[in-house]
Amino acid sequence: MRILVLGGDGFCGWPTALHLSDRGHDVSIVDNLSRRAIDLEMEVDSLTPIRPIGERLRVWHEVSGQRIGFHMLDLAEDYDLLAALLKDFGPDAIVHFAEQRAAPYSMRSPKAKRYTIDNNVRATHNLLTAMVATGTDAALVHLGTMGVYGYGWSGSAPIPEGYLTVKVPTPDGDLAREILHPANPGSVYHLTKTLDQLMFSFYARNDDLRITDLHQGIVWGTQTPQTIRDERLINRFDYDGDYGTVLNRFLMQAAIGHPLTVHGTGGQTRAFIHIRDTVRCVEIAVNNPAGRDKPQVFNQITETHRVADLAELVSKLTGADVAFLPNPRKEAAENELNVRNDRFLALGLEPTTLSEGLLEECTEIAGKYAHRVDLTKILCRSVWRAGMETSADLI
Ligand code: NAD
Ligand code: USQ
Repeated sequence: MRILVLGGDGFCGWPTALHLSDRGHDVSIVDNLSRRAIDLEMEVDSLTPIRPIGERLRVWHEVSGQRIGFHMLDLAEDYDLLAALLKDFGPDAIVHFAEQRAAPYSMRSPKAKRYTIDNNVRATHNLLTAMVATGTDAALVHLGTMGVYGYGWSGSAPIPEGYLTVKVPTPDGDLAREILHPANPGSVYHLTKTLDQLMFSFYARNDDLRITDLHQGIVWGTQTPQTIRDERLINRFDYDGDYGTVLNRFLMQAAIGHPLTVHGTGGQTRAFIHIRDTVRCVEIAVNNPAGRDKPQVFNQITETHRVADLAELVSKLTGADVAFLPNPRKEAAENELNVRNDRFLALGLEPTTLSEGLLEECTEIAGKYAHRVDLTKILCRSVWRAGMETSADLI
């Protein structure tokens, strides 16, 4: 297949592009390198020494014999270039990772809130419009988030894959109707993903686009069988207070002897998936396109954990101390999470679960590159509302 990977220089996009290329697909990456620009803006860098995109692609050709194309293009700004690329490349599938993806970054300032909405909503809408305008009948696979459901459904039935059947009262009795699961975003970033969902519903119904929305949990881990083939192919590892996600942050913190930064009581339960499973899930989704009537939704998660339990596990493994810090986010202090993920399991996903071996692999990566950590970037500074206390106030 000819596959465009939008956002293919990022943490999930880079290993996915390599995985699909390794499977023999003709892959081309689209990216405006905005994630690298945000690192410069924040004066922080990936813990792992990621190489420039041109070098990454040259090395991949050296080690695999495969070529991956690259188009430097801003999906939110460069509509005409995007439309021309769709016509020229003629993709069979498009994988869309290209959005601003950090919840804390999206809440840090009015500028960051506006950028996140403008970038994400316009990127997705430009893509959908360009597909229709150019007659591109590719299967679209979008990386969405578990956070569209929110974390306020404690005690309810398991969260279904995208849709709920509800009873609608009518004068002739109750009618069963399928609706998108109610959205309950917890940040401006998560809000953009709920807006994406509505755009997908509209464009599937109006223009017969085939769209799969993957409601992915928090990705952890770093390497895949492809990125490990040469150090110059290494994947990004975000550890800072805005972009670092919880489990990778704990592993990095343990490696440098920093207390594990639990927000609040750590009673927040979240869904997780290893980066190796992310790339497999995307391949499965590409191979099983949606129909034309409505977007199909897969919950892309393999397990759920409480934040405090993760901290305890990492602490037991490494001897790290655990610090319970003021929570800079407006989120439930405790929540249950019961999620269905039957669709990927039925299509053959064999989940990589959080086991000590894998944690050790990550701790080793964190240990190897510990000298690259900027200690001033570890604590979270972005708060959900003005006046909230941040853990950074404590140092
Ligand atoms: P990332 O920031 O590492 O990668 C996103 C890539 O998209 C970057 O390379 C960036 O430069 C590019 N990009 C952003 N806006 C663009 C634009 N307007 N035009 C062109 N390129 C643009 O993020 P990631 O962790 O790889 O996440 C990828 C996707 O997966 C996101 O949509 C995110 O919401 C989703 N997701 C990520 C996680 C996670 O834990 N990392 C979990 C669930 C869902
Ligand atoms: N947390 C801590 N300590 C930390 C960092 C985070 O306790 O040092 C807590 C947060 O308060 C939150 C939970 O851990 O309760 C998860 O935070 P996170 O930063 O790991 O994840 P989140 O902000 O939800 O965002 C990440 C990705 C995002 C993706 C989302 C999937 O950045 O792109 O959409 O995970 S999900 O969480 O399922 O919505």
